[in-house]
Amino acid sequence: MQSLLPLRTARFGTLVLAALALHACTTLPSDISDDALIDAASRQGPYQIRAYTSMPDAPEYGDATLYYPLDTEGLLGGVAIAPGFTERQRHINWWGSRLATHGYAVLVLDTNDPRERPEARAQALMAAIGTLRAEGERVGSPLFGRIDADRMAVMGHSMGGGGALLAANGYSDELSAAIPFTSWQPEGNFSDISIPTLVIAGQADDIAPVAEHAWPHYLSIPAGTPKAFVELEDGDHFVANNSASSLHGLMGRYGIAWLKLHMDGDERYRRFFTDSARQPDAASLSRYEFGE
Ligand code: 9J3
Repeated sequence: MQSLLPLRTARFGTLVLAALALHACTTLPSDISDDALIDAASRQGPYQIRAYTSMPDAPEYGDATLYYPLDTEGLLGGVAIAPGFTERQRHINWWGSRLATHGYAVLVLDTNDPRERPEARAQALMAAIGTLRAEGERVGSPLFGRIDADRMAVMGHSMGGGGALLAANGYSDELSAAIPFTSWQPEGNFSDISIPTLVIAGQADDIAPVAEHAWPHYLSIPAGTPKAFVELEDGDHFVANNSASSLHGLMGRYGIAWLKLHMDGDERYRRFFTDSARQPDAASLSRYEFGE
């Protein structure tokens, strides 16, 4: 049986917000304008969501929360998200509820040891992908029969972003997309990545400086792999974390658009990675690259 989380204030706020979202309009018109698509991807999506923690344990990670939408049509893609060094779910789990309202099943994990290295975080993420797939097969899971095992993405902050890149590098054949944010992995070389990868960075990150981390990470992804680099002007190491709530609209939009385009094949979102769609962000971004 599904067991709902005890509703702490923060999460209750999230669920109420999702419940207030328009659920009469769960699909966007095919000829939607730039402005309307930007607006829709900059906020909570159309689906009401729930979250649960009662899935089977995996030895590769600690506690975890699975966020999912109600009343969707078709199968759900899955997303696994890892926090950074010393962090826990609460530092990054806004992505869980945000992406779920847009139609994804999202597992946000705690690492076994909050100090473990990106290599262990990559294994945690791949185990979480296994859990997402298994939840689609587990009788009694809220996701029974609802998961598309062939649409899976990895994300993570800092060392968790390094883990997402390592997972993408080692297991591109099992994944559809990767979104590291302010990734940390010294000498990171991800030349085996063949899945679309969005690298989110902060220009003024002094914990994982862009010149040593996110930018060479991005450059190491081979030409021919769809990739994008979004660097927030004056942004710090936490530009895509819970604490940066004023940036959730912008960051969430890029993340949602990347998954919609590359995991779901929704070509309407490609415009977010072209000049016209970048205009609303032009003043906020110190560097932007897109290649494929
Ligand atoms: O995950 C992170 O935030 C990386 C921070 C860091 O500099 O770790 C150094 C041991």
